[in-house]
Amino acid sequence: MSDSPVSVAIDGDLAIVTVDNPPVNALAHAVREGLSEAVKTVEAADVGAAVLVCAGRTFIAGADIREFDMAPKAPHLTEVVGQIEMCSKPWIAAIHGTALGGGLETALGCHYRVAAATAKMGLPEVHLGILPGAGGTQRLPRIVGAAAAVEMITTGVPVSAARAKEMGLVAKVVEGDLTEGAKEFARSVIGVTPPRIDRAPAAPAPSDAEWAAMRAKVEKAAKGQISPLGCFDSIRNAFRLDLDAGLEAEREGFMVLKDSDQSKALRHAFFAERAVAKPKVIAGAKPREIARVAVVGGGLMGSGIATSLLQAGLEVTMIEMSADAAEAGRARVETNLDSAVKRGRLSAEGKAKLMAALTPAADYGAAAGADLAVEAVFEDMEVKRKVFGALDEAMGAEAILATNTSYLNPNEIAAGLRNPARVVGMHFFSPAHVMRLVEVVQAAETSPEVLATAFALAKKMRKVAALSGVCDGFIGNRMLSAYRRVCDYMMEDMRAIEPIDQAIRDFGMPMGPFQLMDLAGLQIGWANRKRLAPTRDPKVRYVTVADRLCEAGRFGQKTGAGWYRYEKGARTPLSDPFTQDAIEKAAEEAGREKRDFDAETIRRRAMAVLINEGAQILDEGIAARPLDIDMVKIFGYGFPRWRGGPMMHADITGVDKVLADMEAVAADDPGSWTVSPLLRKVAKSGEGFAKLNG
Ligand code: TC6
Repeated sequence: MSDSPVSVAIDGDLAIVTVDNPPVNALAHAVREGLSEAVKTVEAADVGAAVLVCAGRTFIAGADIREFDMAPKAPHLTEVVGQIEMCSKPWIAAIHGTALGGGLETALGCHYRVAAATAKMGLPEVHLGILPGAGGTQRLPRIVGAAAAVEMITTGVPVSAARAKEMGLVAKVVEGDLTEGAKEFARSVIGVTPPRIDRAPAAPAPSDAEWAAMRAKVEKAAKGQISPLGCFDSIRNAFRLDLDAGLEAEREGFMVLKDSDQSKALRHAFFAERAVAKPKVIAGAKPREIARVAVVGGGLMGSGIATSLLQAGLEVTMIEMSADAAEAGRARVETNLDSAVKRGRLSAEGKAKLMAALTPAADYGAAAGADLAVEAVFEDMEVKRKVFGALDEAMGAEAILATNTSYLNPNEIAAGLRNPARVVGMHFFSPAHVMRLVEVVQAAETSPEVLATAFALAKKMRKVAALSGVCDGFIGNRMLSAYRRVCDYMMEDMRAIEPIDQAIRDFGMPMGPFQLMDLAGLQIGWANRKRLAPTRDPKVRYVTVADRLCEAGRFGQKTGAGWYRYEKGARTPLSDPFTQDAIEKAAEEAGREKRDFDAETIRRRAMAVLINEGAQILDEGIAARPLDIDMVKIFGYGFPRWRGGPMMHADITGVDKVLADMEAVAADDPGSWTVSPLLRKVAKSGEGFAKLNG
C-alpha cells in the first residue's frame, strides 16, 4: 500500500483523486508529488474525467506554510497546477470547507469547479505577506475580471460558494453529497475538450484611470504593508502579459515577498496566534463545561463582555446594584447587538434570541447556578473584594470567579475566599465585544483546570487568550506604561507631541501614544499614578504634563480636550496652546534642555523600551514565551501584525541594535530605566527571542 497522501481510485468512467493530508490537506511536498503522479495515472487510465476531492474537514487549505523556510523542492506547485491544466481529460475540483491559497490555485488549474454550499474560496496569501505564487494572480482575473480579482487577492477575504457561482468561479453549487454531485457533473463533461485558461492577456482591461483608482485604494488600506501592492501589480500583469510570461513574473514576485521581513513576521503571527492558545501549564487539563455566566457590572466593560458571551451562545445573568442600573446595562447590550444587526452580522430573530438569554438582576443571589462569574466593576480593591465575597457566598464552591481587573492584584482579590484555586483573571479590552484579546491571568493558586476553562471560554467567544502572570498592568498595560513613559520623556525634551504621534503612526500603529490616551480617556492613568504615588521611586524621572491636563478637566476626546482639542462631535485631533504651554512649563520646572529627535529615533527609542520591558516580563516569568507578548500587543494594542509583534520585531531589527538603543535611552536619564539582563543575554547570543518560543 502506498503511503502517498494522494490516491487515485477508478470509478467506472471516472478517476477519483483524493488528497488526504490532515489536518487541512496542506500542499506539502508529498502532496505535490502525489498530484503530479495522479495526472499521469489519469492520462493512462481508461477514464473520461477526473474528480479531485479532499478527505477530512476541508479542501486543500494552501501551501504548507512550514515549508516556506526550507529550500523549495520540486515539483513546485506551479508545475503541478500546469500539469493538471494540460491534462487531456477534464478535471473537476470538488470543494468543501475552505479552498485557500495554493488550494484554490490547484482548483483554478482544474477545468471546472463545483462546491458544497457551505464552502469558501480565497487567496489569503496577502495575510502571510506574499502573493499567490502558483497562478492565482494570473488565472483568477482571467475568470472573474480585474475588479473582483483585485478585491479578493489584495484583501485576502474568501468568498462564499454562492458568490463564487455569481462570479463564474464555480460551475455548480452542490446542495447534497458533494462527491456524488461532482461525479454527476464530471460525467456531463466527458468527451468535452478541457477548456483551458486563455494564454492571451486577460480582457477586458480596465482603463489607466480605473487602475490608478484601484491602486490608490489598495495602497491606502495596506498602511505600510508591501504585499497588497505586490499582489496588485501581479494582477495587472495578467492584462498585459500572456499567461506564461505572467506566471514567470508572478513567481519572481512571490520569491521576493517570501524572503521579506514582513512575510517572516506575518508567518510568525500565523503560528503564534495558534500557539498562544496552548500554554504549557494547561496541557492535559480538562476545561469545564460553561453554560451560564454571571457578569457583575453593566457598564461599558460589563455590557461588552455580556454581549460577547451571548454571541458565543451562553446564558448570561447581569448583576448590578439596582434594578435601574441593571436595566441600563441590559439596554447597553441591546445597543451593541443592534449595531451587529445594522452591520448585517446578526439577524433580528438572532438578536431577539440572544436578548432572551440575558437576565438583568439586582442581587447576587441571581448568580447561584452560574458556572462562572466575571466581575467588571469599579477598579478599586475594596469594591472588588466585596463583590468576590458576595459571589463566594452566592455561588457553588466550584464555580469559577474571574476578575476583569486591569491593574489590581488578583491574589489580594482572592484572599480569604473558600477556594482561591477557582479565581482567575480575565482581562478584556474595551470595547469587549469587539477587541479580540483577553489576558488570562494566573493568580498564585489558580488551578490548571480553571485556566484551561478560561482559555476554552475565550475560544468560544472567538477571542485570542494569552496567559499572563501577576504584575502591575499584567503583560499589556505594563508594557504600555513603559512605552508611554519614554514617549513622555521625548515629549518633554522636544516640547511637542505631534511628531511623536506621527512617527508612531508611520511605524504602523493605528494611533500615536497621545492620540490614544485622548481616545481611551486620561482618568484611568491619572488614578493609577495617584495610586502608585506613595511608592514612586524619586530617582525615576516623572513628567507632570498629564497630571496638569487632568487637573484642568481635560480627560480626552469625551471632554472635548486632552492632549489635543476636538471640535464638538469631531474626532480630529487639533493642536492646542494649552497643552503646549503645559509642556513648556513642565520642561522648564524640570530643567530639561530642549532636544530634537528625528522620526527614526523616536520610533527606535519607543520600540527599544517596549522590547526591554517585554524582556523583563519574560525574565520574571510573567509571560512564558516571547510569542505570548507578541500576541498581546497585536490583538490588544494594534501593533502592526506585519511587524510580528515587538519581540519578533526585535529579532528582525537585530537584538544588538535594540540593546544599543535601550542603552542610549537609559544613559539619558540615569536611574529611570533598568536595561533588562535578558535583553543583554539574547543580544549576546545572537539567536533572537524566537529561540525562546520553544
Ligand atoms: C499558499 O498557499 C501559497 C502558495 C504559493 C505556492 C507557490 N500550512 O487554523 P486551524 C495548521 S499560502 C501548515 O487551527 P481551523 C495550523 O497551524 C497558504 N499548517 O484550524 C494548525 O496546527 P496546530 C494559504 C497549517 O479549522 C492546524 O493546521 N493558506 C496550514 O480553525 C489547524 O489549523 C492559508 O493561509 C498551512 N497552510 O481553520 C490558510 N493551515 O493544530 C491558512 C493550517 O498544530 N489556514 N495549518 O496548531 C487557515 O486559514 C485555517 O487553518 C483553516 C482551518 C481555515 C484552513
